[in-house]
Amino acid sequence: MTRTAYVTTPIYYPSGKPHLGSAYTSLAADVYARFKRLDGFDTYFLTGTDEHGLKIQRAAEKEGLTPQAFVDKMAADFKQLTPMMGLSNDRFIRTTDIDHLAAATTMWQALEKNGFIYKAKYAGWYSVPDETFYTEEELVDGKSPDSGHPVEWVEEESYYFKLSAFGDKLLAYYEQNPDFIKPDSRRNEVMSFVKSGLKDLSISRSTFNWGVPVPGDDKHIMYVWIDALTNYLTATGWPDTTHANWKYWPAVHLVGKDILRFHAVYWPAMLMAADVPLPKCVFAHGWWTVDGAKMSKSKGNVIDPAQLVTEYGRDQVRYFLMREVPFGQDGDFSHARMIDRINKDLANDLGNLFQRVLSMVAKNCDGVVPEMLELSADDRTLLEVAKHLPAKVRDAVEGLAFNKALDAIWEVVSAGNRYMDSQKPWELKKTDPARMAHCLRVLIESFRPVSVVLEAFMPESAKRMQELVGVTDAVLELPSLAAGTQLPSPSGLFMRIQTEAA
Ligand code: ME8
Repeated sequence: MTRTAYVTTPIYYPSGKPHLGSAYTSLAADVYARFKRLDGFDTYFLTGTDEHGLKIQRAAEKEGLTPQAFVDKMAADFKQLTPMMGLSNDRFIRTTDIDHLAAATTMWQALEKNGFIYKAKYAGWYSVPDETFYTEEELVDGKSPDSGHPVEWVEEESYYFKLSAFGDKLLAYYEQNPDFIKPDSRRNEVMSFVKSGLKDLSISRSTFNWGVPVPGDDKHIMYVWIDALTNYLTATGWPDTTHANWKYWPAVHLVGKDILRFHAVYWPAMLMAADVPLPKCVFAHGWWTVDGAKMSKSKGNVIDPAQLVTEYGRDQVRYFLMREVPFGQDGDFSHARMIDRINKDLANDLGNLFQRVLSMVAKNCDGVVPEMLELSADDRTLLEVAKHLPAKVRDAVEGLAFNKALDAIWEVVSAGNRYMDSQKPWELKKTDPARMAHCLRVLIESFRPVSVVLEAFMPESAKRMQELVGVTDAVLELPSLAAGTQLPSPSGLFMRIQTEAA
C-alpha cells in the first residue's frame, strides 16, 4: 500500500500582503512535502486564504469594495507565493470556494446533531485583528493579550460550542499522544491552558454578514475560526470518505505560535465532537523579528519575501530561513546574516567544493566518472557520513527539525572539504594520477546523496547539482554510478554576494 502524507499551512488572512511570516510557514510545509515525496510518500500539501470575518469585511469597506471583490483581489497576492517561493502545494484553498462552504456547513450540522451546539447570549470582548473572543480577565491593559490590539465590547445572541465538555478528553489525548503538540514547551503551555478549565466557545455572529450562514438560521454567520479550521478537511473531500483525497487525512498542521490554541484545543475538540479522527500533529513555530525588533507596518521594517527572492535568489532565501533558526524557536532576520550564510555555506563550502572537484574531473578525466580503487580509511570516513545522510535527514524532517537536516547535510559538505584538503588531488595529479581520479570519484559519491536530499530545501539548485553528478532519478536509495559515465561540463552553483566591506 502506498504511504500517504498530508501537510498544511494556516490559511492566511488576505487583509494585507503576504509577509515573511506567511512565506515562512509555507516554506516549511513545502520542505516537508518535498521530502516526503522524495521518500516515496503519496503527499498532499495544502495552503490558502481565510477570507471571511469582520477583519476582512472592514478591510473591504475601507477600500470601497464588496468583501468578495476585495478577497478576489487580495487572494491573488497569496497565490503568488507559490511561484515566488517555489512551493509545491497541491491546492490553494479559499474559504469562499464552493466545496468549502459545503464542508463548513456539514461541520456545523455534525456538531449540532451530536448535541454540542446551543444558543445563548454572548457578552464579552472581541479583537478584530485576532478574530478572537476574550474574557475581562484575559485582557492585558485592556487590550488583546495576543497582539496588544484594542478590543471591542460585543453583546449579541450567539450559538455556543460546548468546548467545556472536552477538557478531560483532550488532556487524555495529549497524554496518550505525546507527539500531538510540538515542540514540548508548547505542549506544556497548551496542557496547562486546558487544565485551567475550558469555557464554551461563542461560534456565531449576527451583527455583520460576511461569513458562512449558520444552517437553519440565516440571522447568524459562523464564527470565522469554525469555518477556517474546517478547510483542512474540505481538501480531503470530507465527509465523503470515498473521495480520492480522504486517504491523506490525518494532517500535520504547521502553525505560528500565536494560533496554537485554535489548532491544539478548539480544532481537536471540534473533531472529537464531529466524530472525525484527529490530526497527526500540530507544530507551532516561532516568530521572526528584524534586527531585533518586532516586524510592523508602523515601524516600516516589514520584510517582503518577494523582495528577498529578487535580491538573493529563491533557493538562497529558502536555505537561509530553514537553516538560520531551529523550527519552533523565535529568530531574528538580518541582511548581514543572510549574506554571510550565502557566501560561507552556499558559495564557499558547497558551491566551491562542487566546482573544484568537477572541474578537475572535466580537465583531467575527460569529464567521465573515474574508477574507484581500493578504499583507504579516509575514503571510508567520507563515504560513511554520506551513506547515512538520507536516514539522518529523514529523522530530522520527520521531527520538523529542518535546521538539523541541513546541519547533517553540511556535515557531509564539511567532510568533503576536509577530504579535499587532506588528499590534495591537485598534487596527486603529478605523483599518482590514478589515485587522484579515485579521490575525485569518492568525492562525487559523497555529493550524490547531498544533491538528492537538498532537493527538498533548494529544489532548483539541487536539480542542477544532480545533473552535475549524474543523478538521473532522485531517490533516497541511490544506485551506484557506473565508472565511465559522462558528466556535463561544470558550471557555478551559487554566486557570492558582494558587500561594501568586501
Ligand atoms: O492567523 N514570524 O492568519 P494570519 C513568523 N487566518 N510567523 C508569523 C509572523 C512572524 N513575524 N507574523 C505572522 C491567521 N506569522 C488565520 C489562520 S488557520 C485555520 C487560520 C504567522 O494571516 C502567524 O503565526 O494572521 C500565523 O501562523 C500565520 O502567519 C498566518 O497569520
